[in-house]
Amino acid sequence: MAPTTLDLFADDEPQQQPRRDRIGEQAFVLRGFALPWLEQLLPALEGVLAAAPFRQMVTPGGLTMSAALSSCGTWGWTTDRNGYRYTRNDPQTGLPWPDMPEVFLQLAQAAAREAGFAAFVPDSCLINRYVPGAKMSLHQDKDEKSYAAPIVSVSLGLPAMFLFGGFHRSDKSQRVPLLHGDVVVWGGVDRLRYHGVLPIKDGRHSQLGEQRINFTFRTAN
Ligand code: MD3
Ligand code: FE
Repeated sequence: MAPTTLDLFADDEPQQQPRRDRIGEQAFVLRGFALPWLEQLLPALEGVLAAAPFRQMVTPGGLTMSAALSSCGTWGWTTDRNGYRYTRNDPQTGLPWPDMPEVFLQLAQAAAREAGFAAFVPDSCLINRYVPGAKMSLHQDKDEKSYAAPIVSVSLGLPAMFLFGGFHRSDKSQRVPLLHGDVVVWGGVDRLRYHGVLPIKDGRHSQLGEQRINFTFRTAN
């Protein structure tokens, strides 16, 4: 059989190339980018959560966040009545946040590179857990020492409708559906854009169950 004919058959295979959707000048959704990493990612996540279980936190205004949080890496993002900040220790255990697993770091760096951000060195990974009904209101990520580094966000489990706004809370938001395995990278001129997550719809994910888990990699300090 001629090679050209073979090529025609080869084209019948589904293309596994992850798609890159541009949602801002320097903001990209890498569709399915995390899928090949899952086999290593999920056991590493279990290890982190054994040392620093999910817990709900209170905002400075006294409201309990609907998403439950954990962290790993040198710095963990926390909130309580005294404000938002990064801490070296988990306030619940008094111990340092768990180390960032190597596979977390490798995935975050590979995604940043794919979106055009070289040399991303995250020192913090916030892990958010959403059950159906949980949401995150529009906000900016402003607690980091510098805004020079991008942010990498990995979505797992139930789908979410992500809100990608402008530089003022009242600016119109675009809605970006995020699925299991999608990775979003924001940086540069888009780093301080408002964003949020609409309430997660009821459902059950075959691997993750009735939840959405999001990793947010940042350079905090
Ligand atoms: C857009 N978490 O924890 S990161 C957060 O799905 C948070 O749990 C989202 O927002 C979640 O703060 C995903 C999304 C994100 C992070 C930084 C951004 C979006 C951004 C910076 C600029 C623009
Ligand atoms: Fe955020």
